[in-house]
Amino acid sequence: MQGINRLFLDVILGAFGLFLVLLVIAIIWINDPTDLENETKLPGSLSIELFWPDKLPVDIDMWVRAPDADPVGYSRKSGMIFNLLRDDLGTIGDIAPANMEHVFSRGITPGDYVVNAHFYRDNRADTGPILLTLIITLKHDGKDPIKVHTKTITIDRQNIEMTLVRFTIKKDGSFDYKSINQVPIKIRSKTKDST
Ligand SMILES: [Ca+2]
Repeated sequence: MQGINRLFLDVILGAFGLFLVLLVIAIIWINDPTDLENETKLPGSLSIELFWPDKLPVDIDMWVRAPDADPVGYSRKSGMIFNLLRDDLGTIGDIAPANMEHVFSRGITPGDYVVNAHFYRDNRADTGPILLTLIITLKHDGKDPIKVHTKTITIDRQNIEMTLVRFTIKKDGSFDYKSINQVPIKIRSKTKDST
């Protein structure tokens, strides 16, 4: 009987000890003020789509730079935050008439963003400006996606890289509409340390 009581006491003391360890870990975790500052990835995603007229033999490249990350585009499709789904070459190797490129993020990272377009190649007989359509959509987990920015803009000719939009995502993951601007910056083929 005494052995059973001793075993019971050991189990109780062991469980209590484990509870104390978990309690200490929880208190340290809750009170660490650096946690929120270090937490940059909020649930959800940012989607950026660039369209140009269907069936045109024109290759436009979208380049997107996330905060503290290297730009993502056709020659660097994967980044820390963004991925380019596909490099659309116009009509080359393309069974679909649509001309579009799509970049999406893993999580929503607060900070400053840049979206550029580069007119890579024009295979038309008659060259001329191309009308671009940009759509940016923000989606938080469990909520409906919101189109936070749309615009149409003309890119004049081959070899031009132009800034379509720059914007900021706030610390709470919301889109800062007041931050929208088009101050030119070239990001193509550059890293975060070289711009
Ligand atoms: Ca392209």
